[in-house]
Amino acid sequence: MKTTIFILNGCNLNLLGAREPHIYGHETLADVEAECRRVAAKFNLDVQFRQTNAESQLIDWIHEARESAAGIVINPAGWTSTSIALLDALKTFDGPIMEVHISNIHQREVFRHYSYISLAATGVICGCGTQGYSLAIQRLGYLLAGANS
Ligand code: CA2
Repeated sequence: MKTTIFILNGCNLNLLGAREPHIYGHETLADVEAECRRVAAKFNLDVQFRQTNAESQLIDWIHEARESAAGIVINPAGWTSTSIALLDALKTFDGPIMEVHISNIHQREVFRHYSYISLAATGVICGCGTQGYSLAIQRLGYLLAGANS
């Protein structure tokens, strides 16, 4: 039984907390990682928390998740509305996938409204700030407990 979840972050999210706090808040990605680990531990889930600015790296991590992860939380960032390649990779993953956006993408520019990733996502959380990651982990915890019972 797999007990690891991958929490994958796309391009520019390494800048979290450093710019545009009115949109993304003041927490850094390291803060988010710490909170993710705290919440995941409640569900006895191990965490691989990663961020990249390279689309191919993100795709390689999704392929890795196929072998070793029970579920995925992903904030695809700017690739949300552009990447069929990311969608294709996620569609090869058998477990639950939670798509997270810190901001409410539907309240922002029209080009952010469409998500290729949602076609592969089990669930989507947006506009809940960085708390969205914790909510997504809770949902994975619930779904994986059901799958394993
Ligand atoms: O709301 C989200 O989480 C987004 O996925 C963030 C992406 C954006 O392209 C999506 O439409 C919505 C942008 C991530 C960039 O992150 C930054 C963080 C702080 C400062 C600048 C960029």
